[in-house]
Formats: sequence, structure tokens, C-alpha cells
Amino acid sequence: MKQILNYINGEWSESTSGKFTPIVNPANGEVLGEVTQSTKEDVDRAVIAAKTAQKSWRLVPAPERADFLYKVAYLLKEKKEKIARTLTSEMGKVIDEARGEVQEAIDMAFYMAGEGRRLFGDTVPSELRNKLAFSQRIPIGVAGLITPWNFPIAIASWKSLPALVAGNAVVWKPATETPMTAYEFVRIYEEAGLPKGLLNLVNGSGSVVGNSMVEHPDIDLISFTGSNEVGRAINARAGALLKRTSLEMGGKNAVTVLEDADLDLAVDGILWGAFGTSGQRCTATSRILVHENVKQALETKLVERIGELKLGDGLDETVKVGPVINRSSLERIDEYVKIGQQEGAKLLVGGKILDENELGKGYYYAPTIFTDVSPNMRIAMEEIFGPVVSIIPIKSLEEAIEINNSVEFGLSSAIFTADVNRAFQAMRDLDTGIVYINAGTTGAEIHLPFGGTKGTGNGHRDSGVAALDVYTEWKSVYVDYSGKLQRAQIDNY
Ligand code: UN1
Repeated sequence: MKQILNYINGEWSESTSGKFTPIVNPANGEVLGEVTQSTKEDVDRAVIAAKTAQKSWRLVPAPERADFLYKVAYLLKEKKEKIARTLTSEMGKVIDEARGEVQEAIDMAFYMAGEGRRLFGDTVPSELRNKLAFSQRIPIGVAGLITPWNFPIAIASWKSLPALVAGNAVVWKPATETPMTAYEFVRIYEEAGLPKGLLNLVNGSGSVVGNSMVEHPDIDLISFTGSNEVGRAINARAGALLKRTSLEMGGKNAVTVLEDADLDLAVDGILWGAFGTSGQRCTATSRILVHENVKQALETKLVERIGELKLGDGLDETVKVGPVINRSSLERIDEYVKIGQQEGAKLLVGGKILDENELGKGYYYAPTIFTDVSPNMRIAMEEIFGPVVSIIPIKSLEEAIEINNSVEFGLSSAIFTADVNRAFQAMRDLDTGIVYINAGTTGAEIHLPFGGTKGTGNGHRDSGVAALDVYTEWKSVYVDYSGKLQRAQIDNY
């Protein structure tokens, strides 16, 4: 049986617990292997290794650190197909999407390697004569990364690559559902010449490994993507310990469809946004705010087209929608569908678990659309993280914006309209970190900031140059070459 171990101080090792958790293929329930279940002691060892490695890594010139990232980028490119297949088999997303996800990691590696030759600070005029003033980005120390199963390599790349290029060391806890993709990523780091101890992989549960990381005094920052509940708990504890955090905790993303929208384009965007990755994206479309005059037409088209979404094992190239991650997720989604029905929403299509006779032993949920949903129903306010979307009728753009902004999250939003004025108004007023005009709510590119307003996070962003704000802090430097005491704010006034 394939065993996934930890990678601590440059060595693959089993946890001191001696315990393993099975790794299951959600497409067919098959056990693919098992992963070591770590303890607090494993985290302690990883942190010691990281802390030691960081002492010399911070002194390596950033352009040289970038050379290492370029190697990672080229290796990821070379192994793209292999990693994508591993990813699909343990996570379930269809192979095309898995390839796209590995591509995100490749893009990130090249992008952050480029940052090794920038990492800009500012040089500013001093208030005083013969004095130089500038600011520099400096690494924070040991970064603790806690990453989710829905984007097991992309999100790990969004966090580990900027952390490393900026001069930090890493302790990484991947999701227990997707350790094989994590293993492949670490193998690439290893092959690229990772200095001993600089990046450590500690597999295991959030309650043991995650908590030990948050509590550890030598982990200087926690970067987390995952559920709202866990994010809030991390925030509370890390806040008490004065530990830096970057949190990304999901969305309740809406597509607005105005009267003048290209409806076929809107349908393309909605189907991709709502049912791609079986709706298991933070950016997934889960509400459709459609003008009442085109609601019927949109519904007809959606129902017609939903039949094109072939469900099944994501390794089959003709399949469009894979399984959801596990049985408890399947049950949670079904529970929400029941809640929707009890709340009085009308089930337009879907709404059921596919049983074994239909698709074998995998965890499949039928793509589901509710209509006549009111904005304050639970299905329209809470993140479902599955292939379920709610249609809410609207009378105006203003009403759509109000409903869009009424939920606790603020990650992504989209509007379909032919009116440029209304498109720009929406862009300004939709209260989300990401806005799409005439495209669905998913598909963020790595060179722009990724994250959201309100309950989606705590103001930080993954991706783009903004990610460096998470993994660096500022040092302001003053060089007085006047040869005499110059008292700022006094001698020059
Ligand atoms: C996520 O679901 O947390 O924009 C990440 C997108 C992808 C990333 C999603 N590029 O949908």
C-alpha cells in the first residue's frame, strides 16, 4: 500500500504516532493509499528545522532564491500531467480542471521567481539634508501554511512560493484528503534543490497538527484557506498570541443577469461557475440574480443545457462534473437541498444523491438549481460548497447589488449586461474582492490579488504582488551622511 510520509528536515519520515489515515478516490471509493497522522512532536521537529534553515536562507540574495523557484517552475511544467492525474484521483475534479490547477502553480512559480528580482521597497526623500531614507521588505521567519483539498497544489503554490522567495521557511499542513498531491509538490521542491529544513510537510488533522502550528511560538505567521468556522477559530487564537494571519474563508458568490444580457453567454458562465469542480470552489457561483423579464428564458436555457454535464470519474476526458470530496460532504449538500425545499424554494432540476446503480460507489450529487428563492433563505446565504445554485428574481441593478452585498461573504461576483454604464456601476458597487464583467465568478489569474471583503477573510490577499504583504514586513532605514546630529522634525523647522 502506498504510504505518504512527512518531510521534515530534508527527510521522509513516519509520524511518531504510528497511525495512518486512508486516502480515498472519491470517484469510486477505492483506497489509494494511506497518510501518516502527525503529532505535536512532529510539528515541533518541523519548526526547529524550519527555524534553522531560515537563518541562512534569509541571507541568500533574493535573485538567487528566485533561481530555485525557476527550477521548481520548470519541474512543475515537466510533471504537469502526472500531478494532474494524481490530483484527480484523490480529489475528484475532472482532469482538464486538474491540468488547469497545476498550470496555476506553474504560473505562480514563474511569477514569484520574477519577484526575486523586484521585491520593491521605496526610496523617498528625507526631510533632512544629506540623509537617505528607504524601506525594504524583510522576511517574517517561519510561515505555517494550512491548505484545503479543493485546490491542493494551486493554493499551496500561492502560499509557499511567495513565502520562500521573500526569505521565509515553511511548515506546511495539507488537507488530509489530498496528501498525494502534496507529496508530488514536495518531491519537486526536493528535486529542485530545496535546502534542508527550508520547507517541511506535516500531514495530519487540523485539530492536532493545525492547532499545534497555531500555538507554536516559533511559527510567526499562519496562512490559511478553508472553512469559515476554522478560520475564525484560528483568528481568535492567533490574535491572542499576536501571531500574524492571512485567512481566506469562502464565498456566496452571485451572478447578476440583467435584461440586456447575452443569455447564452450567461448560461455558459453560470454552468461553469456553479458546477465546475462540482461547486467546490470558494469562488463557485451559488446565487443567480436575474431580472424578472428574462428569468423564464434563462431558466429554460439552463435546464436544457444542464443535461450536457456528464457526471463521472474525472479521469474520463468526456466527463464534465466529477464527484464531491467524501460522503459527509454529499450528506451535507443533500441536507441543504432539503432545507431549501422546507424554506419554500422551488427545485427546478437535480436535488439528489446519485445512488450506486447510477454511478457506482463514488460520491456524486446531481447538479441542482433552485428557483423562486428569496435572498434571506439559508440556501441563499450560507456556503454550500457543492453543485447547488439558487435563482433569485430582481427588478433592477440596484436591487441586485443590494442582494449581492447582503451576505456575510465578499469573495467574487459577476454581472452579465450589454450596458457599459451599468457594468462599471456594478464593478464599483459589488462588495467583493473579485468582480467579473460578462464572465462567471470563477477563474482568477495568479498575478492579481485573490481574496475577499467582509467575512471572506481578514483583509489579506493571496496571489499577485499583494501576497508579499503576507510574507514580509517593512524595515525603514535612515542613513545620515551629514556627519552631525540632525534632529528630525526639529532642526529643519
Ligand atoms: C478556491 O476555490 O479557493 O478563481 C480557489 C478560481 C480558481 C481558484 C479558486 N482560480 O476559481
